[in-house]
Amino acid sequence: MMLASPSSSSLRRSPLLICILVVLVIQSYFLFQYNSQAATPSYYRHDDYPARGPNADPRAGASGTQPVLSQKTNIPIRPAMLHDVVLAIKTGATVIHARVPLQLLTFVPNFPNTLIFSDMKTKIGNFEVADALARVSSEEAGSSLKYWRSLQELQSQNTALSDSDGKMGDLKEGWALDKFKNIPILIDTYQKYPHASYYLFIDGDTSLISSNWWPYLIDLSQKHDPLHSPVYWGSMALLNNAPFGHGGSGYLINQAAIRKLIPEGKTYDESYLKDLERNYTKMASSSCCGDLVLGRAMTERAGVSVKHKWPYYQGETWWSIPYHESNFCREIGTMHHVVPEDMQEIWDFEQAMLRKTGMDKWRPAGWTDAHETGSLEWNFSDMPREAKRMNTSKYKYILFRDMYDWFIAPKMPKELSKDESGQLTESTIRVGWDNRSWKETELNKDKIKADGTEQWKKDAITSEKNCRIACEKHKSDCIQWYYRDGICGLGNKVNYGRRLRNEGTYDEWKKLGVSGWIPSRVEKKLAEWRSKCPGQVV
Ligand SMILES: *[C@@H]1O[C@H](CO)[C@@H](O)[C@H](O)[C@H]1NC(C)=O
Ligand SMILES: *[C@@H]1O[C@H](CO)[C@@H](O)[C@H](O)[C@H]1NC(C)=O
Ligand SMILES: *[C@@H]1O[C@H](CO)[C@@H](O)[C@H](O)[C@H]1NC(C)=O
Ligand SMILES: CC(=O)N[C@H]1CO[C@H](CO)[C@@H](O)[C@@H]1O
Repeated sequence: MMLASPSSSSLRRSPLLICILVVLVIQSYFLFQYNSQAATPSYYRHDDYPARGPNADPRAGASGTQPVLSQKTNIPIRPAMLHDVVLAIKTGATVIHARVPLQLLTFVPNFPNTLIFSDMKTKIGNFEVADALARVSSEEAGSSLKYWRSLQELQSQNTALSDSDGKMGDLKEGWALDKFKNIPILIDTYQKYPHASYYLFIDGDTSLISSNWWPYLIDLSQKHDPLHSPVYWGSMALLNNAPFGHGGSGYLINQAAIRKLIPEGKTYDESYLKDLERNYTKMASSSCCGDLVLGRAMTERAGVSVKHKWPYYQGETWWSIPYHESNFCREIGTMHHVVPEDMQEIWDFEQAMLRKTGMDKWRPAGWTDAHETGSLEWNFSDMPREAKRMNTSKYKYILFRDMYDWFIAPKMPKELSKDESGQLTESTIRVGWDNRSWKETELNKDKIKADGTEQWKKDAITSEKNCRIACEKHKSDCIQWYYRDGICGLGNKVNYGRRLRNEGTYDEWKKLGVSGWIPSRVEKKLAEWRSKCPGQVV
C-alpha cells in the first residue's frame, strides 16, 4: 500500500503518463501477436515431419543440435510400466527441490509405485513425500536429531529451507541425518507394498536407464525366483570389512531377501519393527552411512550379503565414468551424482536410443493388452510360462558404449596441441580441466619416494610437458594424462571429466590443472573395446 498510493496519485495527476502506458500496452499486444504468428508456422512445420524413422539422427533433440520444438515435447517414449518394482527415493529437505522434480519428470513415471522419502513430510506436485525419520528412536539417535527437530520447527514457522534462487540450506547437518534413513525407508516401503517382487532403493541424485530394467529383471527372475531366492544386489563397497550396496548407485532387494529381515507375519508387527529400527539406529549413530548400516542388517540379521553387480549399478555420471574394456560393452542400470541438467540429458539420451533401437516396443513374452493398459499388473514372481522361458539375448540394451558415443565422442577435443617450439605433440589438451585420470596411476612426491627408480617418473611430476611426455613416450598403455603442480596422473581409461571452474584467467585455470588425451590411442582402444560388444546396434 505504501508503494502503491504515491504512484497511483501521480497517475491521476499526469495524463502524459497514462498516454505512455496506453501506447506501451498496445505495442506489447502487437508484439505478442507478431510473435505468436511467427512461432505458429514453424511449430506446425516441425510437427508435420513424418515420424522419426530408424535412420533419423539420434543426436537431434534437446541436446542442442536442432532448433527448438523439433520434437514433440509432450509425448515421451516409454517402455512398459514396471509395476512390480517399488522405487524408493531417499533425499533430504534441503536438496529435494533441486533434485527430485527432474526425476519425476523423466524416469519415475516408468515406475508407477514410487515412494519419496525426505526428512520432513511434504509434497512435490502431487507426490506425497514421507518423513523417513518419523519412526527413528530419539534415545538411540542422540543429538543428531537436533537438526531434524529444527527442520520441523522451521517448517511450522513458514521458514524457507532454500532461498528464491533455490540455494540449499546447510548440507553438512542434512548429511548427518541421512544415515538414519535407510532402515526406516526399507520398513516403510515394505509395509506399503508387501507383495512386490522387487524394491529398488536410490538417492535423489541417481538416474536410471529405465528401459534396461525390463530385460534385466526378466533374466534375474528366471535365475532367482523373487519369492524364494534372496537377492540384494548393487555396487559393493567395503568399510572395515563390512560389505554393503552403495546407496547412491542404487541397490535392489527382492521379496525373498526382504522377508529374511522382516519375516512373514512381522510386516505390521510394530514392536518387532521398533526393535529392528532401534538396533540399527543405534548402529547408525556411531557409523558413517545409512547404506552401510543397511548392509550390516542384511548381512548379520537377514543372512543375505550384497552381491557386487558393478557396473550395472555404479556411482558415476556420463562425464565422470572411466570408460574402459571392463564396462564399455556392459549394460547401464544406474548413474549417480547426477545434477539436474545431466538428468535431463540422460533422459534425452535414453529416448533417442529407444527410437534408434526400437526397444520401446519390446515387451516380455506373455505380455497382454491388459498389461499394456495397466488393468493387469505384471508380476515377476508369477510370470506367464512363456516369460519364464524367454531368452532376452536379442534385447538391445543401452550400453556404456552408447553413452560414450552420444555424450563424449562429439565433445572430445580434436586438435593436437603444440609444444613450446611449435612442434605438434601427440596430445590434445584442456586447461583448467579435471580428467579424473585414475588415482592408482597418479605420480606425486610420495609415490616417487616409494617407487622413484625410473628417471621419467621423477621428471613427470615436475612439469606439464614432462607429464605429457611420460604418457606419450614412457607408458604404452597411457591414453590420457593430467598435470597439476607436482602431480601427474596417467590413465589407461577414457575419462572426459569437466571444467573445474567457469571463470578465470588462463593462468588461473592452468594452476587448477591441464588434462590431455592422446587421440590416436583413444581411437585405437575404443575400436578394440567396441569390437567386443554384442549385437552392434550402430
Ligand atoms: C535387537 O538387538 C537385540 C540385542 O542384540 C536382539 O536380541 C534382538 O533380536 C534384535 N532385534 C532385531 C529385530 O534385530
Ligand atoms: C505376485 O504373485 C505372487 C505369487 O502368486 C503373489 O504372492 C503376489 O501377491 C503377487 N504380487 C502382486 C503385487 O500382486
Ligand atoms: C539364448 O539365445 C542365444 C542365441 O540366440 C544363445 O546363445 C543362448 O545360449 C540362449 N540362452 C539361453 C539361456 O538359452
Ligand atoms: C581436480 C583433480 O585434481 N582431478 C584429478 C585428475 O587426475 C589426477 C590424476 O589421477 C587426480 O590426482 C586428480 O585428483
